Amino acid sequence: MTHVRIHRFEKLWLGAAFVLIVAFIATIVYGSLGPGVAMVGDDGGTVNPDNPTAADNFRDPGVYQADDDSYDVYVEARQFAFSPGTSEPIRVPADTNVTFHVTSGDVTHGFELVGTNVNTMVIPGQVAQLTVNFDEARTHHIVCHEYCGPAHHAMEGSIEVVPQSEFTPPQQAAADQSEVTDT
Ligand SMILES: [Cu+2]
Repeated sequence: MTHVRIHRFEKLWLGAAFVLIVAFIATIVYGSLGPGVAMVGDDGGTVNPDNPTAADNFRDPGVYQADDDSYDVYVEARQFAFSPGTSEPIRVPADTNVTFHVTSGDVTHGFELVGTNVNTMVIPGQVAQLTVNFDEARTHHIVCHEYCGPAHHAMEGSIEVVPQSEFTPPQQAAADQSEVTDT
């Protein structure tokens, strides 16, 4: 039986590489169990990018109440604005389940609420869907983080998370009205 001698420095590098591998795995485990980092799935479905609202899984952009403590927010991204979000802030109540449905009417955009783990690519024809519970009443900045054209750097918006007591439910009437004008 031959005795294999490993040089001290080689042992050191082997050890360092092993520690790094364990550390990388630990960050992934921590990310998914701690801050809840997860991939955005494809459960949002697909739409026709030229007319997203024609599909059953995408409504006119805006905030809709689903039940007592859940809301749906439909956002359409276009060069270079979020609708709603840019010309008027998105308003949602704190401590409720807010499901974002985000799609693009032109090119690939990004949708990120700065300082939170709400972050997704916005692909034309694809509805990105993610549910968030805002535990704090505050304003979050929305940025587009995928280069989408010459004014990409100016593509931003905001979302106002307000205490439930100060929240006025969105006028579901806006949706009903558009149904009336359609006829
Ligand atoms: Cu953009």
